[in-house]
Amino acid sequence: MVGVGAAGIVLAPHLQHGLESFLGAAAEKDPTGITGLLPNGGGFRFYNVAASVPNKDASNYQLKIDGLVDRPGTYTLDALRKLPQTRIVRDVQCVTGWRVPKTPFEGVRVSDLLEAAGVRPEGKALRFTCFDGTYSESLTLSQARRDDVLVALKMQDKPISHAHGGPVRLYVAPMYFYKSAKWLSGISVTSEVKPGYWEGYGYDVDGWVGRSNGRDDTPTV
Ligand SMILES: Nc1nc2c(c(=O)[nH]1)N[C@H]1C(S)=C(S)[C@@H](COP(=O)(O)O)O[C@H]1N2
Ligand SMILES: [Mo]
Repeated sequence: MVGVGAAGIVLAPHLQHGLESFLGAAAEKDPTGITGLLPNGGGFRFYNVAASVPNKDASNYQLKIDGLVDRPGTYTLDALRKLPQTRIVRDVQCVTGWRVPKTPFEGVRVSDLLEAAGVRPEGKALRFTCFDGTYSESLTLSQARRDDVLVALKMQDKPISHAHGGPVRLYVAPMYFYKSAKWLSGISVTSEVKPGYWEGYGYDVDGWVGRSNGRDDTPTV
């Protein structure tokens, strides 16, 4: 473990992302510190680039929608639950190689939220921010308007756990899982794509499974 820790300090974050996957449970980051060692991860690895992440629930969760929109607004968890829900079952694919077959996600279509907010003509992209204070993601407006891009409230037919980015995470079904930002707190409509956290370390902004990052994984769609 000393060797792993020392390597972790000197490696760039994108190499750590791969290293965690390669080394398995011992190097996984997990807020509880034990989940990665238990046989209940269902094939998932828990990723978190922030030092710590606050717990949020229906009493204090908020999703802010702003930027180049006519009607900026804030959704509570209850408000999101009252909107039409879409359930999608696809494989999850991480760019470091692991894949979890047929994982249900359920939530509100990003396109519905955009419609409610009224995107202005100069709006061309979305920037997603997270209440871990560190992670971010991006999509073009046309990517975000796909019907398999969700503000997800459920994963595996249960409320999304804290470790998996609950109570609300982004779910971008056709792209590598780094696009699915956990602990989602903000959607801002912007005039151009601003690359997200991992994209700053070399991952492709257009993260289509099997058609990006030099990988040939079977598409999840
Ligand atoms: N806020 C936040 N979202 C994130 C990440 C992260 O570190 N922080 N990691 C990404 C990566 S690389 C992957 S593979 C998935 C992992 O999701 P999981 O921890 O639920 O398995 O979340 C993505 N979203
Ligand atoms: Mo990942």
